[in-house]
Amino acid sequence: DTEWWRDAVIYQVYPRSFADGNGDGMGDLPGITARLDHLARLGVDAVWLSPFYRSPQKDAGYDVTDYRQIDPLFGTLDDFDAMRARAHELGLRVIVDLVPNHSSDQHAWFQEALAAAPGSPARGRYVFRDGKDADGAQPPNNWQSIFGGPAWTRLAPREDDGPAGPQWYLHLFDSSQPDLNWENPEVRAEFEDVLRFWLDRGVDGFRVDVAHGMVKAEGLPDWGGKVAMVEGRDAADLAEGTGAAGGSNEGPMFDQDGVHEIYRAWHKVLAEYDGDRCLVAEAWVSPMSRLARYVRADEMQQAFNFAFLTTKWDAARIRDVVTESLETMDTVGAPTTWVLSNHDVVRHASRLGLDETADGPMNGIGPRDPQPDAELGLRRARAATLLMLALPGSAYLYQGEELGLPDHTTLPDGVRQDPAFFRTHGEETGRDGCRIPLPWEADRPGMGFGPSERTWLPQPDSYRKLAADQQYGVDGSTFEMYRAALGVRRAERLGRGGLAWIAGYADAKDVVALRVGGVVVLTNLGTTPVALPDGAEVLIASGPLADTPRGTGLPTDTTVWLRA
Ligand code: GLO
Repeated sequence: DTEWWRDAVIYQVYPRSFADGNGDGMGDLPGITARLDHLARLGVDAVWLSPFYRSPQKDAGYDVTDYRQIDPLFGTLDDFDAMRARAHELGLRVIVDLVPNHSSDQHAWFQEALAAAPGSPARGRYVFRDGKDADGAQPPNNWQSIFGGPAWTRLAPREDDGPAGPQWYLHLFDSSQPDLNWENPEVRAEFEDVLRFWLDRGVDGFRVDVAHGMVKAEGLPDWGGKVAMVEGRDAADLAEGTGAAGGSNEGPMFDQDGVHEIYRAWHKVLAEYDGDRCLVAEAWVSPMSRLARYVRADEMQQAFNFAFLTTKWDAARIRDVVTESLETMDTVGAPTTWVLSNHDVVRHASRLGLDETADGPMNGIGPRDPQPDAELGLRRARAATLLMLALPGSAYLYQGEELGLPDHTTLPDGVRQDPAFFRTHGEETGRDGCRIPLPWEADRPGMGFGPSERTWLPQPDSYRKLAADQQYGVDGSTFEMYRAALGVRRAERLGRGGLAWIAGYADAKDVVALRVGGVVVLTNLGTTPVALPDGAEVLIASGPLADTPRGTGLPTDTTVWLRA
């Protein structure tokens, strides 16, 4: 299949929390290899692994010290090769995570820069500047870190400091994650080499972290806006109708024109290899037309469409978001992608269980959140998923959503590890709640996460009944719903189909009704059941159907796939 990524269902593995092979409580590559059968059984096309590179783990591996080595926590290069080989044997493509906006402060380059003099080539690989006033005591500009606090850290004083005293370095994230200087040709060359290193090892693509970052506006001008990846809680943003929040990416640190030159160069590197390799942009930009620029024909193949993360549970909103997503990506001939959960946001089984009148969609990097209604959340999550899996384009699944896992919303502060929690002094809970080790076997210690009872974050009791072994082969389980949907999706080639809206279905404005290929999809977001069309054959439903005076009905918060 050419351009396999156009309709691929891609499963995100978060290596720390997928499966533990050695009993240290931290997931690893051998653990992943041993559980790849789960993905094959589920029926996905590819796996994307969050970073497993050598790292001090200040940001769970998004702080890399060596882009060509595996962190000992996760195993060795041999373990990687074994994982890659097993995945390919099972027909699963492998996408790895590339983190080019910043390295770890433990990276050899940054250590060299610290030891070198201001103005030296070693400092030129990062963004070092003198402070603002005569004595340099003020940061070079007013940028804030996405994880909270200032985006600049000052070095310790040294003998050869100029009159402005010690320099400052830029870090859009944690102070342990210095931003690389993408104006520097050496930085560009190094990353092209890193791409080749992993392409040679047989990877099928790269997910590019903070792909809208890297290049900064010339002169690093002050900026008054709030720096955030995504703001889901602002009613104004929702009303505006864009996926990512207004204000998150209009600043001088994101979405600069110059970044596209980098992707054109990378596109050419990938084209040297056979087998349809791909680049996926993680770019929190809006409006969506800005996102489309990352997937022009000579740039990346895909970009995450985060619109569903901030879409209210409302039929009209969902129709708008789907239409806008498809139309916008169509303008550049790129596939649309769909995402309901990932390692940065509150899982949709929790997000959708919030009071529907609230502004709703939660970002993991957000203020402390109200407790969701678990039952409502799971019902809506299943309905949302079944809708998503029918849509044309490529869909991303985050590990555990196929089990219906909620966030751990009552994690004790003492166990938290996300830098977003520490940098806001606990004002924001951070993203640990969606990163809990997976439950595989209900009756084993650690719910079968690994050979010991250890798990790097505690699992909530509610995970036990959701363990994979409680769902395999069980009619109506969330896992079996996903598996059945992926089977039909593949057989009917829904990902390559065209979408047609069914206008005014049953006169219910609260029903999302559409047709993709030979399948009719209905999602009821209203408060009363609606009758299904006479004689319709039900292929899959996200929950039990209802009896109505007019025959079988689709209950509230339920999606059905029909042959009609
Ligand atoms: C968010 C990433 C994330 C990292 C951040 C810094 O965009 O997926 O988890 O913390 O990008 O690398």
